[in-house]
Amino acid sequence: MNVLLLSMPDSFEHMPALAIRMPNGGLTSLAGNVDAHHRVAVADLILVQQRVRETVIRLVRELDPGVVGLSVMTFQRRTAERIIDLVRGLKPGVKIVVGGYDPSLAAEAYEPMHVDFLIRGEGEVTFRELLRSLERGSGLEKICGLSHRNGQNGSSWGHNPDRAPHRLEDGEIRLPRRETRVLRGYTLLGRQVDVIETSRGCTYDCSFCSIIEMRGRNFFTYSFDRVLADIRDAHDHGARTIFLVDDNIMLNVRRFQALCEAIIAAGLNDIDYFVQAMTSSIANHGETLAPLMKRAGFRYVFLGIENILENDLEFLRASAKNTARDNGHSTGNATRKAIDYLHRHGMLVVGGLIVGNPGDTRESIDANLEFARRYVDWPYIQHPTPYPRTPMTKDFRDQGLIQNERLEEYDGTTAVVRTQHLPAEEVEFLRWKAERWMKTSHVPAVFRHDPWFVLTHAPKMLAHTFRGSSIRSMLGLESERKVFERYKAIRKAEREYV
Ligand code: B12
Ligand code: SF4
Repeated sequence: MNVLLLSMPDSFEHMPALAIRMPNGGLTSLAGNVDAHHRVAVADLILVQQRVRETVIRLVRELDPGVVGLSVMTFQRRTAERIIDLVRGLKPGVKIVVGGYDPSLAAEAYEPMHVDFLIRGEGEVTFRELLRSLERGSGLEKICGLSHRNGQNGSSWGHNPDRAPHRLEDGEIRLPRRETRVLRGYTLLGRQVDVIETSRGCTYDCSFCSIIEMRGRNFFTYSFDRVLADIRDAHDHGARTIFLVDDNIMLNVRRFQALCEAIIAAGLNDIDYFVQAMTSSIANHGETLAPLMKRAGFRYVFLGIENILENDLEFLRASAKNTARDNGHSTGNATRKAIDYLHRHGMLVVGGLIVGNPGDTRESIDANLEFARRYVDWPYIQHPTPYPRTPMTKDFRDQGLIQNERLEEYDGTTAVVRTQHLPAEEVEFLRWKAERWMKTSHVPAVFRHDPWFVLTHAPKMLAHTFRGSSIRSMLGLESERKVFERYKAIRKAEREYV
């Protein structure tokens, strides 16, 4: 069977496609786990953001797929529906399958769409079984994790029982198949980028995170042999930067240290690695961990700081993962200590902060912005966003603070909830105004590493970061509010991908 797998083109403010175009790891993992006789094509539509419609039409005509699968996050739902309608119009009999975070957590939203199947949670085995069942023409009811149409004319939906999370150690999930990608141009600041996984899951329960509803509180790991084979494969396909997409790789620090050692021993430390980390793990183990990470090739560390104020951390349920400890006793917030270790060992900090929580005032937001300005290399400041079924969503709804229900704007940098003291738009204005300037101060660090990229892309990047500005605003003849209004209008137009 011919299978076309698509990831959505929508990107958000901190990942401008101009400089960052990452592959979707889930889709190549699905491709690696279907039976060998299927012909699979993976197309990450982020690579053709300006030509989505033409590309989908071309791929459907060239590949003549029997099955089309879409991977969707919540802010991409509207685009996904448009692509579903496009594909259905091109090939009415094709089977359309959706999967990923949004279909898994808001299955009911997909039932009225022109979709045949929905896969909840991890997809590799469920999708393999679905293709087998389609070939046989029977057996859908037995496939765990699958939702499908039933009833007269397929007018209602049946939701089979959930599939338990894969244990990963047992080799059940085979390596991804990167050769199935049919589009080119993956990049992270000028270097070809790829993604790999070493584990799945997390045992924390931060209120803004979708992971717990997606798979429960658990943590499973791949063997180092598999991880190293995956890195080699990504490298052989041209990657010089690798993003480790694990939900929380730092849950087991000892294992992570051993992984760094394995990367060094395998000679794979000439790659730039990018990883997401908890501040507490780095702060508590930094003395040995930070130099080891540096030797293994880690360059950027995304720190889930979330907020520097204790009240906000409590709301976000993120206090524990941000607490430094000495002999088991809390010694306060871990953030400064973690940043210090990383900087001392020449790594760069992407600072993940969330501002606009229910109790936030202008002062508490400013305190976080000031912190980011002083201590992080690249700000990744977001607003709390009520994604389906997260604990935070319930909190915001109960407090009547959700101000915007347009899901395509649920991209993390559009404020869609108000605080008890400030309207959503004001929260976003404060962050947007401060963050544009913070980003420019990172240019010298990028230049030292990739001068050619900066020379060729700096003007476009600056124009992107400061879109909405005009000569008049630069001369101070126009207010920043006016620029913000124009930026919002540009951003709205950008969201029309199809
Ligand atoms: C790595 C990661 C990123 C990376 C890399 C993204 C990439 N291109 O791979 C970066 C940092 C770029 C990123 C950015 C964003 N991310 Co992100 N990200 C993650 C993370 C940590 C892991 C995702 C991953 O790759 N997992 C490994 C793969 C193998 O698993 P998977 O993608 O889930 O796919 C499996 C199943 O879902 C399913 N499946 C998926 N697609 C399909 C399709 C079909 C047809 C089928 C059958 C099955 C299927 O099968 C796959 C294999 O088992 C998750 C989860 C977390 N703990 O935070 C968040 C997460 C996915 N991100 C999220 C969000 C919101 C974003 C951003 C909008 C903002 C932000 N918070 O940073 C941006 C938008 C990016 C953009 N396009 O501009 C949310 C999504 C919430 C939601 N309800 O939509 C998550 C869940 C985090 C959260 N807040 O809870 N992200
Ligand atoms: S530690 Fe990270 S992955 Fe785990 S629940 Fe919190 S945000 Fe999600």
